[in-house]
Formats: sequence, C-alpha cells, structure tokens
Amino acid sequence: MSIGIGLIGTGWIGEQHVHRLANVVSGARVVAVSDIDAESAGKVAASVGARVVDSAEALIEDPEVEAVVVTSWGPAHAEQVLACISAGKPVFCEKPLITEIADGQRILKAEQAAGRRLVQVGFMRRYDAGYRQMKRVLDSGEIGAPLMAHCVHRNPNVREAYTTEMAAKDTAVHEVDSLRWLLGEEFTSVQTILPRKTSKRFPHLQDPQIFLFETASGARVDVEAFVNCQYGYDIQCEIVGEDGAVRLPDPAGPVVRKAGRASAEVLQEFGDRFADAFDVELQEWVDRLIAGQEPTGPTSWDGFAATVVVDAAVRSLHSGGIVPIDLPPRPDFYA
Ligand code: NAD
Ligand code: ISE
Repeated sequence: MSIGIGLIGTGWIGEQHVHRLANVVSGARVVAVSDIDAESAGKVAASVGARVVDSAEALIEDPEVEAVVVTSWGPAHAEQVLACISAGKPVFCEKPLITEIADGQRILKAEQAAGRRLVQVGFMRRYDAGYRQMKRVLDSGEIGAPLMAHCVHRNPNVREAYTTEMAAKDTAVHEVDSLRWLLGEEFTSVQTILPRKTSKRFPHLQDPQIFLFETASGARVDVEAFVNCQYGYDIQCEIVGEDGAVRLPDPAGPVVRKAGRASAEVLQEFGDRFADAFDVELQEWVDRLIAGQEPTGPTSWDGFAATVVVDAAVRSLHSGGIVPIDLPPRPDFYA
C-alpha cells in the first residue's frame, strides 16, 4: 500500500523532500507538486514523474493527493495548513508552522474542531539518533533532575538576506523545540545577549547572539547562535542534571592520525548533518498515515509554542531586557 503525496514549494528543502519521498521513504508516492515559480515546480515534478498543479489550493483539493507536504516560505505556511485541515487531509509542514501568533490560534482551533491530529511540524532533530539517545537517558532518570542545558548552533556562514531576527526565528528555533521536547517543559522567560560582533559577517547583522532561557521548573538553557563561525556546521548540546550530565554525540566519522595530529571532519551543511533525521522523520510520518493513525511527531501546539518563544527572544533582542514568555495553557487535545 502507498499514499499519494502533494508537495507545495519546490525550493531547496522541497526538492530534497520530493526526492526523499520518491526514492528513500517506503510507502510514499509524490503525485503532484506546486510552486509560485512554475519553472521550479516543472523541473522538480519531471525528476520524479509527478504532475504540476497550478496553485496550492488546487493541489490540496486534488483527489489523488491524500496527504500534503508544505515546504513553501514561512509566511505562506499558515493558510496552506488551514486549507489542509479544512479539506481533512494530513499535512506535514516545515518549520515555522506560523509567523504570526494569531495564525497559531486559528490552526489550534481548526485542528481541535476537526477532532483528530492532522498536522505535523518539521522539527527534524527529534528524529536524530543522538538526540533520541539523549531523550532516553533523560527519561530514564539516570542523570536526575535537569538543572542546566548548554547549546551551540553554528553555521559556517549565511547569505546576505539573513537578518538579525533570524538568529532566533530561523536558527535557535531548533534548539527551542529540541529543549522543550528533551526537558518536557515550557520556557517561561528569555533574555537575548549580544556579544562582540564577528568581523566576518555582513554589516547589517548582529552575530553571534546568546539566548538565555528559564523553564517552568527553574532550569536554565543557554543557546549560542553563531552563523558565521567559518569552520563548519556544528551542533552541540549538553544537559546537566543533579546526578550527571548527558551530551549530544558528534556525528560519527573517522579520526585521521597524521604528522603528529589526530583530526576529524566537521560537516559543512545542515542538510548533511541531519540527512538521516529528515529520512526517519518522513518515514515515520508516512508509516502512521498508512496505518490509518494520527502522527506522533511535533504537533501544532509545538509549532505554536516555538513561535511564541522565539517572538519573545526577538523582543528581548530589541529591548535588551528579560522578556516573560506568555504561553496559554496547552489544550488537553495536545497532551
Ligand atoms: P526556498 O526559498 O529555497 O524555497 C521556498 C519555495 O517556496 C520557493 O520555490 C518559492 O517559490 C516557494 N513559495 C513561496 N511562497 C509560496 C506559495 N505561497 N505557494 C507555493 N510556493 C511558494 O526555501 P527553503 O530553504 O526550501 O525553505 C522552505 C521552508 O523550509 C522554510 O520555512 C524553511 O524555514 C524550512 N526549512 C527547514 C529546514 C529544517 O532544518 N527543518 C531546513 C531548511 C528550510
Ligand atoms: C535553516 O533554516 C534550518 O532550518 C537549519 O536546520 C538550521 O540549522 C539553519 O541554521 C537554518 O538557517
């Protein structure tokens, strides 16, 4: 048995997900794609034998499309996800689920009215083998109650269009989701701290930035976002508990000993670092759909909460102060 998938947004990650769904994930057929850039849609469709559909709305209504993947740009996500909910079709939406808090409330309301979970958000780190090992250690109680977390998110460089606010909204948002999931609690406040700027950045950009979060239990999470670090794509995470600490493993790779040095490669691209996680994420989503079950991945609530948190981080970026995070109570539907 296989499921017919339609994908909206055939840009960088959309093209990758199309190939993943067509060639790696079992049980998925890419039947249609759509993009406001018809040339891009045509090229990606031809590479997997899918049809091009003129608009996102038509793709969502297409009878051959049983489930939808949204990989268009962030501000378009909310309306496309709402249209999927209203058509009763499961939707996998890349992050961010929303760029406006009010849209999050609309999605939560619509999904609850539909009476079943239709939305999964693309926070792929929950599918990374190393993060999953950390989660098992934390849930086992082996290191006791978590007290602190230290996270690093470094990119070698970013394009000129990358803005200062994107350090929270586009980059640290992954740590926000991962830590909410690992710790199993919500963030209650944030302060954005601005260190000396690197000279190796575009002039408009504040880089690096540090986000200091507090959680409901009083644990502290610091996240360094440094997007022009030059040397590679480097993701680090350590959680310190009352009885021990657990650290995210580096991706496995050979250590070369030569000329008095031992060295290992640092990956350059996030697509390489999390390639396996993206595969597992989509495979598990498809497996659930084929089994006629609701998805188990990051929910609309998770997508909403992550945006509330990074919005507060951006407000702190501008004010310099500690900003409370006002998250409404989580609906039981998302327990
Ligand atoms: P991109 O700019 O390469 O591609 C976006 C595509 O969407 C473009 O082809 C554009 O023409 C199309 N598009 C824009 N508005 C549209 C609309 N209203 N209807 C249909 N198509 C539309 O961007 P990208 O790097 O592929 O990122 C896409 C999304 O995926 C973003 O939300 C981004 O944050 C997310 N993303 C997630 C990860 C991750 O690690 N999970 C990594 C990269 C990108
Ligand atoms: C990008 O948009 C992502 O989502 C990547 O996972 C992240 O590591 C990168 O910094 C972002 O720009």
